[in-house]
Amino acid sequence: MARKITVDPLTRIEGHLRIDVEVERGKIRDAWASAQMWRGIEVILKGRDPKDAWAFTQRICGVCTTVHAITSVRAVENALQMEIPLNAQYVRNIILAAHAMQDHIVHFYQLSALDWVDVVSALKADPRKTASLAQSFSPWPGNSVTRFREIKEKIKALVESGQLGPFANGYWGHPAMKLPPEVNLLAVSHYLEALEYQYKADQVVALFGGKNPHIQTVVVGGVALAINPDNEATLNIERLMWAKELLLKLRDFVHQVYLIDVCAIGALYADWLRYGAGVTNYLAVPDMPLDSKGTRFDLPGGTIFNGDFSTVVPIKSFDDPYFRDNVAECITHSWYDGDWTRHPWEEETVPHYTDFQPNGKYSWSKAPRFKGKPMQVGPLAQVLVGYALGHEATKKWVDYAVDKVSKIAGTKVPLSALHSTPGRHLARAIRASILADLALKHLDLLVKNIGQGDLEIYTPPKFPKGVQKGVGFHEAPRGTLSHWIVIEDGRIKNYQAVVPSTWNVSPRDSAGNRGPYEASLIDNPVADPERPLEVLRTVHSFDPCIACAVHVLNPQKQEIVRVKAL
Ligand code: NFE
Ligand code: MG
Repeated sequence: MARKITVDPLTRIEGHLRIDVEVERGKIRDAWASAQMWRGIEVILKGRDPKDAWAFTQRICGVCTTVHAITSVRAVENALQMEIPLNAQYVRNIILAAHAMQDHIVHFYQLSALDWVDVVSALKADPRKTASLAQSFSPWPGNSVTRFREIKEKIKALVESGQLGPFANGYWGHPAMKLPPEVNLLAVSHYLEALEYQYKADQVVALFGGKNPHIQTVVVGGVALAINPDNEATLNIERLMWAKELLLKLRDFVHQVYLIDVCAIGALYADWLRYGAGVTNYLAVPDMPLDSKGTRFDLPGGTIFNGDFSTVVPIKSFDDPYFRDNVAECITHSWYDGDWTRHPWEEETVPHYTDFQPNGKYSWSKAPRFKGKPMQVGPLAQVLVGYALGHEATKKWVDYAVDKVSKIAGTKVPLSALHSTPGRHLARAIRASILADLALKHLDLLVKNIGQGDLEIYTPPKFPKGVQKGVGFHEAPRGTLSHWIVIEDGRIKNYQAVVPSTWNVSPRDSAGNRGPYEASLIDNPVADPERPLEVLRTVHSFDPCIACAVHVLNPQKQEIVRVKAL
């Protein structure tokens, strides 16, 4: 008999997510993903100045803190058919690459590693054996016997104090935890080191973005970051060199620690490579533009259907009709008024809450579709599309990672293993490895361009009378993000954000097709229904952000909670 499990709230994510699964004979038979809050930012934007939209949309999220700002200005620039100065492209590219690395590192270590790593088991590890194992994987200087001894003592002190701090409430000793104690100790050590390195990435974001989180230097038409190599108050040589130093350290951490740990954990959980594929239609957009128009990019984008590389179609520019014409959102199962599937420019956002109805409306998330199909977005989509298109850097890092996994697993792991729960983590680490190189490349491009005497940062936008429509897109840490704007007489008439986590948390559509989280849970094992660790593993592998997905406002505007700040 099927047993229904509701996980609500699902934690170590951003926002409020409820997952319902039906389990029969230790396997998931059906699943529902429900976004549990609504924010209404799209509604707030109506009638405002398009030049201000980025400042509002950036507040959609406190995790992907740069992405809605960048995407918003791109949408307005697209509507006005603007070109922006090269320096502005490079500055935005460095910000987005640094932010993505920060986000990917934190996601793996702080938000999901503890689904696979048993902290308490690390107490049984031999620091000497841990060091020799770690050194066989990677030349990282932090992998020393002294360091592992210290970390073991730290965990021991935590456990003995009875106050596990960030390690409280884990599923320690769960039958699905399979790593040897030495790998658990190694992972805890890197968990703590990751905190220092993600901070370096944040410093880079702040150097170019003015502050972090929530950058202040994007504007429609470029960046508000004056460049003068000899002025102390502007972006100057000293700051550029500081950024380089930080990015070099970050690159080594990503290549020698993050990527290697994900390969090792993927290899040691090789049985999981058969779970979690779900929707194998993939969508990614190109990013890191190399010209002022957005026609050449360093990151590839496109689509793949049914996991078949031969179906790959590239998305080539900010203006590509293949992307612009094929996105729609469906609200059959979403808490909005009506039952329609519409192109974002034609949408409206009118809330209509019914409570959770598994066969009716059950989520605040809309169901985005591409050519009518559910699509998985995220680093896995970008890596697979890049591989299928023959993108050089993607090929290099995918081949390296798959080879590393195969060596550690002691068996040849095929590329198709990437369509899986661990595959999403692996793709994220591969993407971070590509970005680690690209961030440095774009910093060099910026320095060279400034060296040639180009100090341009801004082209003023001009809003003509009448209606203009635009789309801005960005490959955010969680995948394809697009903002759709309709401008009338210089004011916002309609604004829709179609967000990566909306694609992935999507409920069923009018044809009954499940969204990617839902589909990926089918057939996953569940060893202990009271402690559904396996559900967390698969859902966390997408890096959910429900704040983004349903862009805190109760529809009845009731007071939800009163807080006294002391
Ligand atoms: Ni709030 Fe976000 C990213 C966006 S959501 S984290 O990345 O857009 O998917
Ligand atoms: Mg939206």
